[in-house]
Amino acid sequence: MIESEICRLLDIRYPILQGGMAWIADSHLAAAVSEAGGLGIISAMNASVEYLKEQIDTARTLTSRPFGVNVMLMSPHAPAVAEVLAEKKVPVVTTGAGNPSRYIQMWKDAGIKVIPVVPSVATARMVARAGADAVIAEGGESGGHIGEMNTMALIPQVCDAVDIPVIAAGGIGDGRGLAAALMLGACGIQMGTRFLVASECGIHQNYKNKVLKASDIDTIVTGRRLGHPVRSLKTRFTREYSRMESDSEISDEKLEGLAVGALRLAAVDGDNERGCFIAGEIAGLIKKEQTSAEMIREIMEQSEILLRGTKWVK
Ligand code: TUI
Repeated sequence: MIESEICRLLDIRYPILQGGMAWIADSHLAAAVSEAGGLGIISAMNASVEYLKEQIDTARTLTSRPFGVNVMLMSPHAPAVAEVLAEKKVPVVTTGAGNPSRYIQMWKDAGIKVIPVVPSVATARMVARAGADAVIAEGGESGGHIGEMNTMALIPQVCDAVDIPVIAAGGIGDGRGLAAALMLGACGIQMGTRFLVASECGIHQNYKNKVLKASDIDTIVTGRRLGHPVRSLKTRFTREYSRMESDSEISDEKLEGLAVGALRLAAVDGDNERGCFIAGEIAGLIKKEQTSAEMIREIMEQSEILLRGTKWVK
């Protein structure tokens, strides 16, 4: 049994959070992960508050365990979404792609545990000062919008910089990753990519097949030119996008236009031509579809064996 402060803080059995992935992490996936003893997280993504309210209500019918909602702060709906989360008193809020400081007090007043995703020590310090209960420190191995740092160097530096619990994310997909994260000073992990192929994850089968077939070098980072680097699987579309980014003849407007709707095209339509299939560098490790409960059980068993005795010290 791994004893972790994050389990006590969030009232969960295992120190495993499921990333709040846009167009992917809905109430069904989140409820399955929470029922399995982790923390399931619904993505509020770019959607309206009506969608979010319906997702929260559905999650509450599917599980009595705690769950979270991720707010993508670049969404034009973020201010309205923030209010709804306080009204609905969801157990946990995570945030991404921006500074959540202005909302933290409102959420805490509603009894919500607030856990921002941070890409650097400076952002971790900032949200800790603003009252965050914990942080998710996410390295650039992860899928989606990423910062500059990688997990191995980021986690111990964030752990030393703040006195709230640190959860590691980016490049973690099995019990070895969980054990390593704990060794670096984290008290739990967040995983996105592995949960893409969970049975309860409702994305298009083309998306799951791409993850299952991926090798270690099959992701690419695009979007740096527009200031929003995003890691996703290499496809004809993302390679071509990358080439266009380094072509000065091509305007920023043209690049922005190509990216619009690409996440939805991948997750909902499985569109091999125009979709952006977000996944992290750990995709190459993921070879089988399982239920969320099977994944969590396997990860816990593997990490407990590793942490019980190492071969390095006699
Ligand atoms: O947010 C993510 N991953 C995402 S968001 C997303 S949707 C999107 N689509 C196109 C462009 C951008 C986003 C897809 N994947 N992960 C969490 C994360 N947060 N990564 C990096 C950050 C972050 C960055 C800056 C958090 C805070 C931050 O603060 C800046 C500041 O104000 O100090």
